[in-house]
Amino acid sequence: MKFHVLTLFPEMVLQGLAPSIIGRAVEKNMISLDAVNIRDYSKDKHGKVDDYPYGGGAGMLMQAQPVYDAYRAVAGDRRVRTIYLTPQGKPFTQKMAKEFAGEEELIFLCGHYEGIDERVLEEIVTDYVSVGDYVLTGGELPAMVMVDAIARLVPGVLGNETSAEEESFYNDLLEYPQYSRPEVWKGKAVPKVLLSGNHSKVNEWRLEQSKLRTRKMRPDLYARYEEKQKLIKRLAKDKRNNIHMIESLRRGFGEMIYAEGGNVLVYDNAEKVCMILAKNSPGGKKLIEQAPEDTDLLLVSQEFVKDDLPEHEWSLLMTCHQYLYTQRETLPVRYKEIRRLTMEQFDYVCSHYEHDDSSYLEERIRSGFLYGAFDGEKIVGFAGMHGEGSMGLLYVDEAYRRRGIAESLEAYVVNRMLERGWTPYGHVIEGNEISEHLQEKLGFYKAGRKVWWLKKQEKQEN
Ligand code: 9D3
Repeated sequence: MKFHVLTLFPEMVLQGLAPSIIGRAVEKNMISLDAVNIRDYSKDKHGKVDDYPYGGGAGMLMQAQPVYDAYRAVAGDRRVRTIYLTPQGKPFTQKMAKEFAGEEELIFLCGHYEGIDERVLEEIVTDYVSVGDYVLTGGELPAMVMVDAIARLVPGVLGNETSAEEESFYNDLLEYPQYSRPEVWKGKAVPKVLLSGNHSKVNEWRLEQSKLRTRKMRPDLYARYEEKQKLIKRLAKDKRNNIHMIESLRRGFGEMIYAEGGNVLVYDNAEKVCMILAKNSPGGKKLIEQAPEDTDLLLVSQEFVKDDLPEHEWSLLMTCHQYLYTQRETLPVRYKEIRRLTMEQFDYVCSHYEHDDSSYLEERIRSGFLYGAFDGEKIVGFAGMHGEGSMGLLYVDEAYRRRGIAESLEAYVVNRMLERGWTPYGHVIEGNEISEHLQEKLGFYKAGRKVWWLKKQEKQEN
């Protein structure tokens, strides 16, 4: 991912980020960061970039021309998402960070003085963003804040372990208190439960602490958390059929967009998937209207929803049976050489798994959710988890089939999910009896109803 910052203080941005994890990611070429000095594009011999505002008033404004030329030097003739940092912008949130992290390239425009000539803003800016309701002296610190928050979401920047872990249960709650050695400090002892070695008791205590803190410090977040828990409880009354929505919400991937009277819409921002559960046909239609503009995929739980969709807008990708694993015990893994994949195996995965977008497979590897079976150094198969949470991405080399490698791979993935406290589930394409067999052999339950995957049709350009 590429970040460009248009600013009068390029060294502030570059030096500010250089010593951090973000600076290290730049050094390792995982992201790129450059700062463009707007003053370099002044046509004035003294490098002047400001002038008085028409109509009068205090202070100076940045002129349109140097800002525009600096922008063109970066963007050329392309249209690049351009964020103007301004106190009048939309308050920056984690959700916006996730959305921007999906872009290939971003330009940040930092204002100084009292602002920038409106005409150039109209010409180049796509997003107006503020970092909060307080007054700073310029947009550089806000740009650095945004680069930091967005770059750490780029797979690989933080390292595999941390990235996925963080999007777990506690997502909607504030962090619980933490303690390190010594056991007693200034007469204060570490809470006993943390020394007990009882993992489930520790988790219970942490969740309780998180809830208490959130209720006290952020009643707004707490209200949302409770609402979501209520929905999860409701969906759990039909767990087999609703497992995809339950897990998406529980794991913190999905957000609850709409939930009323048996009509539920859960949206996964990262994969741009809308999961839809409707009571009846009008309910389904109403839900589709609520779907975010940029939705790429629909996962619907009733045939009438599928049948109501206009064919020129949505095409059926596949009909699947949903399978879930409700036991808590891990599964035996007979094939021993299974480990997490790295980008070294990217080419192998691409050439053996049919997907129209190889960047999806790269993202799956970098996020740490693809695992491979090896014969020595040679990869002979793989399996993993899709972005929205279902298990899949299974492949085993022709020459290595019929030895239980697929079963071992799936069992391995199940175990990794159980470690995280998740309920493993997957989608088997209707008619794939071999796969259905495997799911049943592993102890998965089949849901009573099918699910339908639909893909948004490319708009016809005229
Ligand atoms: C007379 C009006 N000015 C003072 C209230 C407006 C003004 C212009 C530019 C105030 C501050 C700034 C500089 N700040 C930013 O460029 C900025 C900012 C901020 O000050 N707070 C929160 N987020 C942001 S993003 C950019």
